[in-house]
Amino acid sequence: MFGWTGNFLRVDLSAGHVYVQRYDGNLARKYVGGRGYSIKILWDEVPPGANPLGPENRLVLSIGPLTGIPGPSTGKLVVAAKSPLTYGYGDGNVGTRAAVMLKRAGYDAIIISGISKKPVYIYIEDGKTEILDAEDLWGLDTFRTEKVLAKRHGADTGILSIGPAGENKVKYATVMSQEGRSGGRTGMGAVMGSKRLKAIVIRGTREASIANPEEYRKVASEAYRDVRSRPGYSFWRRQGTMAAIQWSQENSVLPVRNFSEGIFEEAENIDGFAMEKIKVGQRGCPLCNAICGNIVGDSEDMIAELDYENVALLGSNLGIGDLRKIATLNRLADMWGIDTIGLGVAIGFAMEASERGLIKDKIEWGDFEAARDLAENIVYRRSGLGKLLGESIAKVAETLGGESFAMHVKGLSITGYDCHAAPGMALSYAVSPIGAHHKDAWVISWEVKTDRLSYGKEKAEKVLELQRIRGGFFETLVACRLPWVEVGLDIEWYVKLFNLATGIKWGVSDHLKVAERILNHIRAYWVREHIAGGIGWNRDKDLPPRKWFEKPLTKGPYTGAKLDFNRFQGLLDSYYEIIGWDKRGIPRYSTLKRYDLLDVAQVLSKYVKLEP
Ligand code: PTT
Ligand code: SF4
Repeated sequence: MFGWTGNFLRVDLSAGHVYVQRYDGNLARKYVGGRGYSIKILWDEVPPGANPLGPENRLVLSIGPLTGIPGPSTGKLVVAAKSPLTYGYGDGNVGTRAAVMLKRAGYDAIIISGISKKPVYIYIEDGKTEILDAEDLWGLDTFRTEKVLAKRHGADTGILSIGPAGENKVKYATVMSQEGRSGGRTGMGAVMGSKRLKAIVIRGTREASIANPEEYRKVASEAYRDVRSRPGYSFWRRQGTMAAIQWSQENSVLPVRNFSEGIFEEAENIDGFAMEKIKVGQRGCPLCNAICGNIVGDSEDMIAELDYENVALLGSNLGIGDLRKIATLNRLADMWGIDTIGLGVAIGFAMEASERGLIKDKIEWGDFEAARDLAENIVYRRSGLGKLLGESIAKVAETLGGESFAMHVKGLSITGYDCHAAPGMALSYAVSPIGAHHKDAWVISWEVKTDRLSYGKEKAEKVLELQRIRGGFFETLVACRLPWVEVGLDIEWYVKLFNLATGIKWGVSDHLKVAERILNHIRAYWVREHIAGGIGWNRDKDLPPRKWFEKPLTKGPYTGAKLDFNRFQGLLDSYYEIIGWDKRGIPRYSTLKRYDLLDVAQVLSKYVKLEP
């Protein structure tokens, strides 16, 4: 095999066993890597209905054929497991030296099962893997953990770790790397914590094997040059994803006060230009020449890395308009290893619950100190409210009431786009393969330029088109999608690089077919897990939060706008029809057959009758 290593590293933490499994080219061609390998492994190996925080769950860290080989932004890794937030498929994507090192160490994935009796970390050095004691690291934040491990094993190693949020099994704890790369907002840090696995340290020194190395290097350097020559490149380097604050404000989609409005009165204080005034540096993922991490000084005289989502959810969504204070919350979240989006939605919910008198705690909009204290209570699961808010926001609302303002889909918190006046984006959240996330279909950037308030079929088509490219193509290669999305790099570069790396001759359509196979397999997984786990399955799971249907916007050009329930159902029907699912949102037998998933159909039909 070229491009791929053909090896999975398996670690059983209960037994303390490690072994290498060879796999064949058929699996590689069918699932490619990253998210593809993750769903296949979870489907085959995690018993239906298993407890996500139990020993049977698998934590899968996987890369793809392009990862780790120099080419635009190929330093990314997918971290996946059955999600403790949603009880469905969960993954996240993290830019990290660990991705590059994994390829160089000779593995396409690490598959971790079991639960260790005591805290441990995994140390991989090429062909040698050890499970080492981590008693001294348990309790440390992710920055400190990485410093200690880098000192012990070398600053050139790739390190992934969890902080106190993961150790305390906060359901939206993430896996962190390099003081500012975070992955797995579906609770992958909690899964790692449940296994008492504090960190993974990887050193790899081998050259990746490439089918046509000379031509690959030539095309990769042309692609790098193309990234730099794009018109949007220098502005992207200046602001990165932070440019989206101004854009969202202008389009009335910036989340404000728990997604009640799309316009924030202090947006100018927290946008990309405000960020440029306090920017002190920049950093990013390995192998990237469009690095976008903005480093700023925070209100506690430390430095923090800002991204759009972090500022939208911990800033405008909480009514906080001071960028340095937002940066402090962002930095603490990184140190603790907790998702900024989940945290912003949890605190926003608490602020609204407090305003409505649903809880006794007084937490007002814009109160940074109260937000900071509550965040700490959540991470350490201290007080009653803090402890509860460490669960999914769906569970919180079930316990306290407040379903009408719990901002999630299937238990995963909504990311940074208000959808009162954006039905297409609401659909994207509703049918995302991991619960509410924009990563698969950031359709809003297209939607605001079209007939924005329409519920036409073209919106469902666009969502699927984007899901295939963003959620399939980039999540299997595995590479960062931002040079394509933000700088306009043509995806043909990646197709060429894939062919040169693997020796396979595929066009875009071959990749899109794999992408659709994966989308269907993931949906089958959700249905199986929810039925086997006794939660049940129905199409209401694919609905955006009630607030967007019930409470209209009161500010800006879209004042009075809210989603229409019946028309949204029509849009959902269109999506189901296009992708080949029935009215319950379950893949049809013929659809699974079309994507060579008859084995999946066979298993799924034990849980639910499949329509032809
Ligand atoms: C992603 C989600 C996002 S999406 C952001 S900001 W974004 C938040 N970042 C967090 C953070 O930071 N710290 C923290 N404690 N929690 C955070 N939660 C949020 O997590 C990230 C970039 C970004 S910045 C985006 S859009 C792109 N995402 C990609 C993706 O998903 N796939 C892919 N092939 N390429 C991508 N490129 C971009 O990567 P999740 P990163 Mg991320 C500090 O984790 O679970 O996927 O959720 O990985 O290395 O930090 O890069 O405006
Ligand atoms: Fe990482 Fe940004 Fe580069 Fe993507 S564009 S690889 S997120 S630094």
